[in-house]
Amino acid sequence: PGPVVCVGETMAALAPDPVRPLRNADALRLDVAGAESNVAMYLADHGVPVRWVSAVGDDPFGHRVLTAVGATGVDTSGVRLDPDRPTGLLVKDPGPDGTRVHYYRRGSAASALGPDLLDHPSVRDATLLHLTGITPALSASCRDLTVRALTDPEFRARRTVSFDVNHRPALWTGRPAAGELRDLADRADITLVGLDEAQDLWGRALTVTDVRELLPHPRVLVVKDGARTATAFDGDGGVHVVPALRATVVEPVGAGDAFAAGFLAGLLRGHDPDRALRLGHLTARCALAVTGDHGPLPAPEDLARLLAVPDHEWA
Ligand code: KDG
Repeated sequence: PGPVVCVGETMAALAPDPVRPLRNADALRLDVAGAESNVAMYLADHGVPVRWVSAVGDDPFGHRVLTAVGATGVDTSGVRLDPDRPTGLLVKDPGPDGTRVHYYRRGSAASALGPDLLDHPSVRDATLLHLTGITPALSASCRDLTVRALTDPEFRARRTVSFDVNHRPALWTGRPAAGELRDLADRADITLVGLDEAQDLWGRALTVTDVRELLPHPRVLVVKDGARTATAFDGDGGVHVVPALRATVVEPVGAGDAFAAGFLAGLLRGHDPDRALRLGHLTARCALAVTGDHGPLPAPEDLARLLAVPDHEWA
């Protein structure tokens, strides 16, 4: 089988170091940030053959992104270096109420990706294509790319498509996200969404079960309820609920991507949904424990031990 292919924008990321509000910062740390390449990196950590396909500027940030993602074992041969458009940039502003993110990504290299990318050899051999709801918010051509991946019958016939809703309100200014993200999320084979994000988008009072009613079509729907539970609804009417692990939270960014990678790695290994959810939780905990998006996985023997503990001892 071909690799998993993750498509989406990855940016250079700047964050005050030490952590403090941006306006008082003297020094910024340079990192990389991108939901889909985060998923790719964690899949590579789990030993899954994976390629990240995108575009970056042919500039120092773009080369930095390529080196950082490639160093984790992700195949970056399908990333185009764009001589005319810059690499996107994200700047973090930590404050008392959490971290605000400022984007400098309009007109970036990745924003020029479009539906023709799906005809590229680096995408054609995918067994599973992973997308997020960030991409349709980037530009009209990126939206067309996402829509085609989820609707073109010829493309869909030969591969599974997974979609993490990843609602980023700052990218949807002047355009309603709710209808579009619901439509896209309901078309994927495997969809992941946070309960809080579902409530932001589709109604404050939604329960986990209501989300399945809103998104009835995915063969597998995962609804993550933060530090409490993750629930997988399968195509046979099965409902699998796994409590989250206790975790020390240094910084939450990247945890959703890590969860998606752990869950997908579990499914690809043939795990049942409960075990795949556990692998999701375990992988998310690695992202929670670090300031960047990508923290190291436990040793394989520790992972195997944690996956095997009985449910009542798990949380
Ligand atoms: O999921 C983490 C991402 O939000 C972060 O790495 C940046 O991809 C990003 C985005 O567009 O917000």
